Amino acid sequence: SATILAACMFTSASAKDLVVGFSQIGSESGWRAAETTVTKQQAEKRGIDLKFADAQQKQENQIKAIRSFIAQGVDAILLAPVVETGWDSVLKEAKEAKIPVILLDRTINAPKDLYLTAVTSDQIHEGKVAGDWLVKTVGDKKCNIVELQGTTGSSPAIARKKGFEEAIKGHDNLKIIRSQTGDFTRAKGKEVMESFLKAENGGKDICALYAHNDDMAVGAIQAIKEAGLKPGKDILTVSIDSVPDLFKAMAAGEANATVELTPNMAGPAFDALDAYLKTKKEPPKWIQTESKLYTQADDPQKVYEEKKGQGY
Ligand code: GZL
Repeated sequence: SATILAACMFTSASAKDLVVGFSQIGSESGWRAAETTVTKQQAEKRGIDLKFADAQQKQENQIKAIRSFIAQGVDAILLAPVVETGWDSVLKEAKEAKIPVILLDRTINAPKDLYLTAVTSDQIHEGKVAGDWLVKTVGDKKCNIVELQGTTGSSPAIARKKGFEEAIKGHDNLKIIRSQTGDFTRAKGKEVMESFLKAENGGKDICALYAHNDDMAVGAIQAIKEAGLKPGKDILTVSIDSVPDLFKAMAAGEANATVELTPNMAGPAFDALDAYLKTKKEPPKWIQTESKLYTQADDPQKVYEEKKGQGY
């Protein structure tokens, strides 16, 4: 009947008309590239017109992108905030324009009324899971740890450091002897690990590497091999994301543990946005994604193949 036809047209039309701006940090890691792929797939699936902006890891480019989305009059904005601070004024402009903002994969230090919700993992917990694994693995053995931190000032770098330190507190045989940012990239992770190895007797005094993401761990593994040591044996590795190349290293015995982070933050984000636009009822301020530990006992070759279908 005409009523049903009109209803169908309205539903499809409203889904078609949804225009969402996405201010993405960049593609510094395999995980982030997968997040971008999955976000575009999720938008496509929902008939959302996604306006994508890559900030090349610069906050000023993200702020510019958000202002451009506001000028375009988008219906909503997705923001993966490169660092925690400096967002208040541009998010106030979005609020004044009545454009809801949803944070993806990182949090910010700003009044909570400036964003609709944040879809992230529990990043302190991720660091704790990594630290707990190392505590259990080394037992009472003396273990000097080197740490590759994520991007300075980003919520994952701050939180993952905090969680890991909580886990090793009280186990005096475990000590972080060097800690520096590798900016979440393979290249920088390799470069900083090379400096750690040189500074620590060619790496003989290093028992373990804790990297805030797998890409820095993969870079560091290369550096460890080039220093003539066996990653995964001479130097244990634990990191976060669970990207396919980490499982490739694990299958070769060159990496030991990783904490999984789903690249699908956009699915829950679009669901929350859809519900909010329909009901005007605010979602919870935090939509948490799961964290799962993988080790060499979890058939890494099989997980590698499975990961290939998840946006990687
Ligand atoms: C964490 C996310 C981090 C990933 C890195 O939620 O922000 O940023 O762990 C990426 O791979 O660079």
